[in-house]
Amino acid sequence: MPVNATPTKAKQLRALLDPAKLDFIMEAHNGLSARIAEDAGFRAVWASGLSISASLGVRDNNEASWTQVLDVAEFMADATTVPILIDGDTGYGNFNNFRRLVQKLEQRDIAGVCVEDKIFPKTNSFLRGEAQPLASIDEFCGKIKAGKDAQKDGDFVIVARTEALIAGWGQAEAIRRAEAYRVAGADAIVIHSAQAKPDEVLAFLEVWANRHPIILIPTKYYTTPTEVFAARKVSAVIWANHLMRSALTAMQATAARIHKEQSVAGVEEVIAPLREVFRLQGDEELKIAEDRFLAATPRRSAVILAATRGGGALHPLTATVPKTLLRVGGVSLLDRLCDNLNAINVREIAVVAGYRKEAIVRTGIGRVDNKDWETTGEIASLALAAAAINGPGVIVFGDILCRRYILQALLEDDADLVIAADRTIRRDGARDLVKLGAPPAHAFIDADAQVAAADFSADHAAFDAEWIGVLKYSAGGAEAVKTWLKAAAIRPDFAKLGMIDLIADLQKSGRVVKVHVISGDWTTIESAVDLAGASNL
Ligand code: SPV
Ligand code: MG
Repeated sequence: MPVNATPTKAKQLRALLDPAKLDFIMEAHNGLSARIAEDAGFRAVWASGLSISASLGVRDNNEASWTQVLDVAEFMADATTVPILIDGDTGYGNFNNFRRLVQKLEQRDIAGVCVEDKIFPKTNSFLRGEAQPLASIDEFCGKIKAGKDAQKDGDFVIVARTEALIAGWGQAEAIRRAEAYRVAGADAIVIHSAQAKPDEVLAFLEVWANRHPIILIPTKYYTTPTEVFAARKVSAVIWANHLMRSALTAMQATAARIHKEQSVAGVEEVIAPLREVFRLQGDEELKIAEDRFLAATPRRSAVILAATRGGGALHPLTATVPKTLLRVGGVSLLDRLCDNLNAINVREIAVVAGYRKEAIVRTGIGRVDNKDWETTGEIASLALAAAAINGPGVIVFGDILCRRYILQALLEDDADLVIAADRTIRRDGARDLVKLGAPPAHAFIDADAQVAAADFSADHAAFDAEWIGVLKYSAGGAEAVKTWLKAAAIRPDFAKLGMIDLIADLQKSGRVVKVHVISGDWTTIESAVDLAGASNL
């Protein structure tokens, strides 16, 4: 082993058996309580049979199967860096069951097991203790030997526990058994007692005379100062069930109070805050690991231009709401757009509002207000949201309805500037026109298309497609857009500029504007007829 390597858990537990120093082993019954025990400073954890059964809602009578207990212990071992000494009860059967248990415990990094000389299925020592039969010494010694023989790691600890005092078999029998178990190979002995005074345990220790490590479980003789055990060179004391019992008291009080008050307000201040839960779960480590191993989800932004009321044809419908809040199929254009954007991982959405701006409320969006919406155009609105243009992202008109795949394809295109244009161009009402490039004319992606500026005078027949009102920008594209916006701000026609001017200008300045050529699957709302037709989408 390298000099500074942490000793194995089994080695750590073995070190605790040193009689020169009294150590304390804290009970736990699941991953959380085990971690709490380690956090408190304990250098080993007792996986108590009583506490694990109780927390599973069953009796300490081997009602939980050994593999169920093993699973709990595995969570405990995973949650801690200190060794776990598990309560192995009687070993769940004869020598054969016990040696298999030992192998499985080692596989799950449990550092040691305590096995007691009763008969499967056992009963807790504090319940009808005197009535409980003990295993024969020979049978139990065979079990210890089989366990020692099965363990792969020489440091794995097997503790033999005698119940002779509890069963009322007397001091001599207790010594006889402990000695036989020592000779059989046990690494330590638990001498258990159900008396409120330590007298019988101290009498045992007197005779025992430190011939082998001793572990005590002073659940009943708890008033004895631990110096008394230290003075007698006891190796370790197990606090066997106190986390389970304290959790039980706390849970009963909390449940009763919440039930009575029909509110959790009263308990909020007195229970652990969620951040403590997350800390104990080790969330901090996951955050670091995510930074290292998880492909970063791209931050995507969007600016939605939604300042207008819409033309006169829509006025009966937009008396109290902006155009973007018109509903299609019961959902507003804006909500549908935001839902679609959220679904494709666009999380930062700025909405430029103007007419009836106060009606635009949606959690998760940032609203930017254009108070001059009546006298200014799309670019004036966009300029107000310039800080929100961070690539990759999209600028979208708030009055369009389009299928999600169109937005997704644009966002997944790495080019700096990408638009979608519909080749099923509306010959009469088309707003923003595109002339597709040279053949292949039916390509779906066109990097040579010409975008016409808004003030074009050519007739519609000269154009092949209509821009749908979505511009995708990369990080570089975003910078180009923002630079253009800065320059445009001093133009005399600034207030009148539209998005198509921006796109055409960028193209004229030599930037490639890539076009996704689509056929339908979107619409813009200019009239009540458009609105009615939109529900077909
Ligand atoms: C346990 O914690 O399950 C024990 C200790 O075995 S005792 O309950 O004292 O028997
Ligand atoms: Mg037990």
